[in-house]
Amino acid sequence: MYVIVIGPAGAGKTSIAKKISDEIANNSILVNLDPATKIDADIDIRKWVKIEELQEKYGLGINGALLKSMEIIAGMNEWIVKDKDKIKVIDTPGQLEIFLYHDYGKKIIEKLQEYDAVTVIFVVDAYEAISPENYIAMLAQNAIINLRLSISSITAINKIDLVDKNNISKFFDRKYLEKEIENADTLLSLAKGLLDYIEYTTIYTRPLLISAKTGEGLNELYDVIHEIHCTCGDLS
Ligand SMILES: Nc1nc2c(ncn2[C@@H]2O[C@H](COP(=O)(O)OP(=O)(O)OP(=O)(O)O)[C@@H](O)[C@H]2O)c(=O)[nH]1
Ligand SMILES: [Mg+2]
Repeated sequence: MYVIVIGPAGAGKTSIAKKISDEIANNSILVNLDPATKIDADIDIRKWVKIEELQEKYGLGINGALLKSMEIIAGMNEWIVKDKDKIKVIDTPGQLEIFLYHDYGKKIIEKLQEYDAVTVIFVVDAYEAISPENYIAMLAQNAIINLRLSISSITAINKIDLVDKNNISKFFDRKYLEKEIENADTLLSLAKGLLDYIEYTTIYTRPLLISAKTGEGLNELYDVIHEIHCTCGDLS
């Protein structure tokens, strides 16, 4: 199976990918698909694509070069590990728009699906999920990723060691969440509509609370990754 870790900058993608590969998954391979970051990976895209070289060759800034790199990566096969017996954990750049606004992410996933099952983990920082509005917006982003990539993604709220877990887990109760947004100064109907949309479009709706630092929740996350491919049903 391929486990692709995506999410906004600094959410903890690299930390999670490393931890899953080093400590959770047996027989795994860590793949670095971020041409801007040097990490100790088994397969490193920087062997073929280096961001600084693209910047120089095409006269691009860092963001333009990252987009260019994804176009190149989506068109090449050299980095793809095809061994079905291995869990291939793939770290990606912190530019979420590659997956939200461009087709490169989808192309990469479709290419990988030719060889093995693919699961996407959408990582967000726990600080970004502690208000009801932000929590709903985060779920909506995950739903959009599901739609854009045509694949179920699991939302993992990382850095849970830095916040009070209960402040987020109470949002798992939809009735509580609706009450909270009624009390908040927010566009109530939009938020409620979003909740319906999220439930309609997302296969795995309940986010997981994890910490790449302490390891909390990572075994459960790994179990869910496998459950998704066993049932593809309602796991909430
Ligand atoms: N306390 C705490 N810090 C974390 C956790 N996960 C990651 N960090 C820290 O958050 C920072 C960013 O972590 P990374 O793993 O590099 O995040 P990333 O999403 O790969 O970042 P980019 O690739 O730059 O987008 C680092 O300083 C990590 O040590 C966590 O679970 N708890
Ligand atoms: Mg990273």
